[in-house]
Amino acid sequence: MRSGDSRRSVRASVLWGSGKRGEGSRSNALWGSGKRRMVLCATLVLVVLVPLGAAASPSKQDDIAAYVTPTLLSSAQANPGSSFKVIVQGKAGNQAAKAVADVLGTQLKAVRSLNSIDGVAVELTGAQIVALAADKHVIAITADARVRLSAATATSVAPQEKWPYVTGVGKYATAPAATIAIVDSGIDATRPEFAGRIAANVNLSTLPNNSPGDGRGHGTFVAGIAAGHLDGKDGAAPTAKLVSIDVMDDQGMAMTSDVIAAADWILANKAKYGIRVANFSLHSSVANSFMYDPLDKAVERLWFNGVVVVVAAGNYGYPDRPSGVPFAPGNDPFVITVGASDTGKSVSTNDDVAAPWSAYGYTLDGFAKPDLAAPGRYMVGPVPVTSTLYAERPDHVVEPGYMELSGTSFAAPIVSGVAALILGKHPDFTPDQVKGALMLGTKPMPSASDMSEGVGEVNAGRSIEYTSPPNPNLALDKFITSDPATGAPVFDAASWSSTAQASASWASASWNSASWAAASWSSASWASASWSAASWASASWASSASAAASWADLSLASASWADNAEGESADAAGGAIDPLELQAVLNGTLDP
Ligand SMILES: [Ca+2]
Ligand SMILES: [Ca+2]
Repeated sequence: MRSGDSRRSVRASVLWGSGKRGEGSRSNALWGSGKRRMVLCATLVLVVLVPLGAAASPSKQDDIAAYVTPTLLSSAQANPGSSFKVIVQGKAGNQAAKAVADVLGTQLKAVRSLNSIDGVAVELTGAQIVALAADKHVIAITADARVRLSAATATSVAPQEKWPYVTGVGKYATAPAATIAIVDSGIDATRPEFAGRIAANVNLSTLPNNSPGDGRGHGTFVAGIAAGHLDGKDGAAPTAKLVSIDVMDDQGMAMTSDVIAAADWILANKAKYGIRVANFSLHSSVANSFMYDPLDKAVERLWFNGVVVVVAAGNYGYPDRPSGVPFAPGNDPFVITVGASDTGKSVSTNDDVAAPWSAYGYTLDGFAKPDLAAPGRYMVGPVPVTSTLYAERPDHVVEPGYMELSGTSFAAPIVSGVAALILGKHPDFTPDQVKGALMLGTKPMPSASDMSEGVGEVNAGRSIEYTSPPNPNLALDKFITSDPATGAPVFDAASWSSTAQASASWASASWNSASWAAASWSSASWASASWSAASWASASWASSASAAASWADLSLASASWADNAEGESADAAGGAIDPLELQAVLNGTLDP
């Protein structure tokens, strides 16, 4: 009987969220706001009343069950004997008190009435919560936000982020990882998630308005996704050391020359700090060919010298068609360009699609970008409370010092973290091999538009384990020569250009390796899509590069995204994992 009751309440909870994904958990997270609470209460009444009104038959009332915060429900089900402090809301006339008294019997204790919400605050066991959830006098049961569910063993009250499960990084929380350089707005080194792991902190910004630490807040968030380490808030590679290279002022702007100076600094100091991965969650504002853009040349130099370069695709995409990817450094064919996915409702990638603003399409030189995707929508990470980002968007603050943000900026550091883990296991891999392992291991995204997310979504479990990955840059590598003056490896653009003009199939050499057969995607299809002679020929890339500004790939309701019908509004728990799936993952019955 109890299992039937709990199943009903589970179904009700799932239905509850059907109006908008994550509605229940998000509302709970925003419970502290009086205004939000009024909205929620109105929603509660509306959603509960509609089925009652539609179904006049009294027998249908059995289908009406209380809303229970998903994480609370799963914890209660998993720990029937544990105590939970909750708030129970009843129907008008404080029917919650009667329902709670019925469940507790003679054990009625410590019940505090909350008349403004027709509810009570009470301590209940998991089993009592499950029973109460099926009581028709009860509208909602939520965790009492003043007290953390520390007694619960399986989960905490805070919504668990979905992306670590989607990408499989959770299994590698203690695995060795290479050092990651974060070229961004700086990293707040006082944050506990980076304790003892920031190997160097450099300011290379030449703009006047640049605070010490991280005045913008963007770089701290990026670093947190890449390699933060704090209970329940781990990034992709929590053992990795970080090098912060501040190129961005407090408004999130950088000069391209400062970003190039950062690449120079990495090249000069990579051995000293063991830097093997560099994350660039930014892009130039001037469309250009990679044959001429100085920022592309800078990141290529890193690549040719053993540093894996991971770049955000950009947030200037359209929801219904390709935008192209014309800006450096995401337009560089050697480096790893990352699109942002919306991970949908499930940890499975089957319902994952490109975030509607995630840029994709051909570069001006005809290369398909991004190469692969990672979760980048509704991410939660650390942001300094003194930063401009924190001050500008209080609606995105989910708890003090943490914000929910979206952007390809936050997809790229997941891939940087996985790259660092690959190098932690295979220190001898070249950047080409790391890119090969990342691309070979992606999981398919059947719901995503063609090319919108490259070959698929990054997956640590697959990519870290390959011992001999194929080389996705094989066709390009044929044009790497030695600089006659310095002997350093450089890309021979003129030779590549003439070869590509003579043979539209020049790129297919990269995808002929039998090793690609292990991929979940078709290397033959990607071979034909990965470079487009038509896109190259139509490009107007002949304009020369200028000393342009670069912008962070942060998606807020601003810039190009503001032109769209829908803004990227705050959704505090939009990236939370479904609690039932979380239980299945923790139980080992679901391996995403
Ligand atoms: Ca800065
Ligand atoms: Ca999914």
